Order: sequence, then C-alpha cells, then structure tokens
Amino acid sequence: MKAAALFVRCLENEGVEYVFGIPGEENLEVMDALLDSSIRFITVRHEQGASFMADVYGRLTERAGVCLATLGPGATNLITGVADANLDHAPLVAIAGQAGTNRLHKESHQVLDLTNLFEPVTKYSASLLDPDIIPEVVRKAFKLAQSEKTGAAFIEFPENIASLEVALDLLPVTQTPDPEPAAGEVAAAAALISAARHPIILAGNGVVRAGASRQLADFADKLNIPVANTFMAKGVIPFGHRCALGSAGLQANDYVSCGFDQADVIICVGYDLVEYHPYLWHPTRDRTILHIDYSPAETDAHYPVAVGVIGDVRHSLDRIAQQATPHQGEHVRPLRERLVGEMLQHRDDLEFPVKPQKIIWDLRTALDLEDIVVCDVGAHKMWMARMYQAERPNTCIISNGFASMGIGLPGAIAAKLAYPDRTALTVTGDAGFLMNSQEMETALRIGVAIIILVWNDSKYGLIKWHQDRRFGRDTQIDFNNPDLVKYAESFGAKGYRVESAGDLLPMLKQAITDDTVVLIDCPVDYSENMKLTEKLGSLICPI
Ligand SMILES: Cc1ncc(C[n+]2csc(CCOP(=O)(O)OP(=O)(O)O)c2C)c(N)n1
Repeated sequence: MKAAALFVRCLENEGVEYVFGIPGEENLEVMDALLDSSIRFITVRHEQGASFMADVYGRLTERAGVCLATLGPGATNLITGVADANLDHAPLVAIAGQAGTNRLHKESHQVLDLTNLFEPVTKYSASLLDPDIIPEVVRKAFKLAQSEKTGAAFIEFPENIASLEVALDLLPVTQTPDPEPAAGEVAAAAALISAARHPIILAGNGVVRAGASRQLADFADKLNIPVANTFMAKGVIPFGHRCALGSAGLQANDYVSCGFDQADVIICVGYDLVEYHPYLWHPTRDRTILHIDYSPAETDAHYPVAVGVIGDVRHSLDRIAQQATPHQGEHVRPLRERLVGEMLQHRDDLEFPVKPQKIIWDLRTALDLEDIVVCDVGAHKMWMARMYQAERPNTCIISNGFASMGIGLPGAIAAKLAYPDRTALTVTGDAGFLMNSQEMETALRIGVAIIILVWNDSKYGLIKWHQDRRFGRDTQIDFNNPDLVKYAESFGAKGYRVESAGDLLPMLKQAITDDTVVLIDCPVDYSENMKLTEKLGSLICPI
C-alpha cells in the first residue's frame, strides 16, 4: 500500500472520526487516501478554523481532535489553534504536508522548517522522513497528545514519502492506567485538611480532564468545604451545589477572592497555573497549599506546595475524603448569596442596549443544562465566566490558557459535531466573530446547526475596559461592523437583531428550534464593565 494509505489507516486505528482542514498540493496523497476511509473530512475556510475545531473537539471528547493543512502558509495558519490547544491542555494532532525530502535542504517554494516551527507550541513535533516510521510517529503523537497533561502534537508529511510503497503495520492502541496516589501523601493531605480552620478548594481544568467531577462534589459535600473553580473548570461542581462558590479568575476583587483571603489551607485540585496566576489569589504567599493532580506542581513563588498528592485525581479525592475529618458550619455562604443576588438583580432588566447580566440570564433560561456554550475571548468571556451558571462540566468552554480570540464560532461547530443532540452556541464579541466568521459557510455546507450570539459594541470591549481602568481613557478600540444580520443572511444563515431587551429570550428560543445556523446580533451595554470594576474595587468582604 501507499504510505499515505497506511497513514490514514493509522488515524483510523486511533479512532479518528473527523479531520478538519484544507486540501493542498502537498497533501494530495493523504486527501486521496481519505476517500477510502471511514474518517469524515471537514473542509473549512481558513486553517485557523480547522485547528480551533480540533481544539474544542479534543476538549469535549478527550480524544485528540485532528486538523490538516498543506505546507508553508497552510501550516502557519494552523498555529494559533494548535498553540491554544497546547497551552489549554486540549488533545490535538495537527498534520501538515511538506515538500519532497529532495528539496528541504535549500531555498524552495513554500518551504519552511515546520517541525521546528511547531516545536514550541506542541508536546511532540516530528517529520515522516521514512514510510516505515509512520505507525510509530502516529501512535506517539496520539499517545502524547492524549496523556496528561494533554496537549498538541504535530506531524509533517513530505509529499514524496506519502507516495512510497510500504507494508501495512498497525500498532496496538493502549492506555496506561493513571498512577495510584501514595498512601503517605493521602494521609498527610487528610491530616492537613482535618487541622485546617478555613479550607477552600480551587478546582481547575484537570478535574474535567480526569473525569473527577463527581468525586470533587462528593469530597466537598462530605468534608463541607467550599469550592471555587477556574474559568476552564466551570461546571466541575454544579453551580446549584451547596458548596459551589462560583468562578475565580476575574483578576480583581470578587466575592470568590474573599474566600481565598479568609482561607488558611487552599486545596488545589487539577489546577494548571496557566488558568489563573497564583499571585492573583495568593499574593501573601503565606497560606498552606495542598496540590492534588495527576502530575507534580509547576514551580512558582506564589505556589509553594506543602503536600502534593500525585496520581489518579478521582482516587486521591475519594481516599482523602475517607480519612479527613469533616468541617462544620457554612463559613463562606454569604459570598455565594451575594453572587446569586447579583445574578437575580437584572433578570427583568428592560434597559437597552442589553446589560451583560441580562443576556446571561436569558441564555441560561433558554438553554438546557447539557447544551454547550463556547465562549470567545473578550469582555463577554469575563461576564460569562463570572455569571453563567454551569451545572455540568464541559458545558461552558472557555479558553483561558492561550485565550485566543476567534475560537468561538469554529468551536461551536466542533461541539455540535461531537454532540449532535445538544444545542451548540457561541457567545462572541463582534471582533472575535469576524476573525473566523467565514466558518458560517462551513457549518451551513455540512449541515451543522449552531447559534452565534454576538455581543455587539463596535469595540474591542475588553481592551477598552483595561484602558479605562488603568488610564481613565481609551485609544484605538473602535471599529465599524457590517450589518451582521444581512451578513449572516448572505451566507444563507438566519439573522436576528435584538432591538429591545425583551427580544432576546424569544429569539434564543426561536434559534434553538430553527435548527440551522442562526446569528443573533445583540447590542450590549458595556458601561456595566466599569461599574463592576468600581463595585468590586470597593468591595468589603461579607465574611
Ligand atoms: C487573537 C487575539 N488577538 C488579540 C487578543 C487580545 N484581546 C483580548 S480581548 C480583545 C478584544 C475582543 O473584542 P470583542 O471580540 O469585540 O469582544 P468584547 O471584548 O467586545 O466582548 C483583544 C483584542 C487576543 N486575546 N487574541
């Protein structure tokens, strides 16, 4: 068989369902081989769309999402989504064509040193310089992408190698079980928690990856310890759980941060430092930190680990909970009550443009608990992270490691492909939407229904928020938008414009039943941003 056919068989062997990408001249062989495969190729309109789709598909399924591009410019266009997956610890395998090995040693049309280019944004970057190494390289790429901490891998496929003859050889796909936590560490952690006066849990995205949400909720419940989650761990404890405190990470005073101020022991579970700098929640460096994760902690002056419990997070939580003494009382309950009070405050707010809080209330009302929201990056993300009540893990996807604009729309397409029975919606700013809006055509062509909820302010809203906070004035944040409703309609999608605050909820409900690509253009009142900053700036902790 041809090497390209073997390569595709190796992808099938890994259970790949979709490859997101754009065909090119240097991947002709692979594209042709895919015709004889069960794998579905999703042709996109920009390689960045493909890498973001693979990124979000990986987050949601825990299997590597796969994206493919040609050499040179196709490959460079993949990079942002690949870097996003790697820093956010989403499993992804990126593939690029390459010129034949007989022209890699010299200046040559579209040739870049791709394995070196992808090295800093992946866990593994390799070239298929010999057809016999295909099974090993593919297996290694998937194994590393899908092992903790999960991330991105890159494979370059030179075109002359792809057409060579090779024998079929598939390696078994095996998964090594997670290591068991050491008994001594479990006992030390239990003793630390039992002796603590005001412990608090900080749950991170590693809890989602470990599938440890149930164990986390049981742990908190049994030991009566409040849980704050990072943006990327929304839903790891249901917001309705009595121990849930809400999301931490606004980089400002907030009710949640009062919980950290008051705590003597901070129990970090599946927490990656990339999600929320430790200096923001532990500026004093004087609290006792317990680290529970699959792997040892990153070194950071503000993250001095007193006890580290390393291994299967689910087992670590269960065993510590069995040995530790439960705490009494509901020390931080007022923090949660304040936050819920804020959420309720604007549910009937009819002012226009619509307040962020009201948009989020209506969104939560319209969507089922299993439906998936993919946030883009901007002020809307901050509001969503703080106020959207997620009751299940992986139902509010937020990129907060690399935090790249443009992930929302392609991410929603991937979410719908991964879970066709759920509604997939992106909450996006107008700027982030227009970075990858061309993927509306992809969604329509492949028949994937998604809802695009654009928070329209004709500005780089988050940057204005930062400038106003720091300097009291702003610069270079304004732009003009096309008519977004007409723009969506020109693709063949549906477009709705919110013209009063009362429009939004019925439009969301209509969009869900429309079952096609629907854009809702929602003018947003971002004067609420600085009001929130001022309110939280003068916050006196209620505990
Ligand atoms: C690719 C990329 N470019 C730039 C940034 C920096 N950045 C973060 S948010 C933001 C503004 C986003 O504007 P918009 O999409 O309209 O959302 P809004 O903040 O208005 O809600 C910018 C420029 C980024 N995170 N990613």
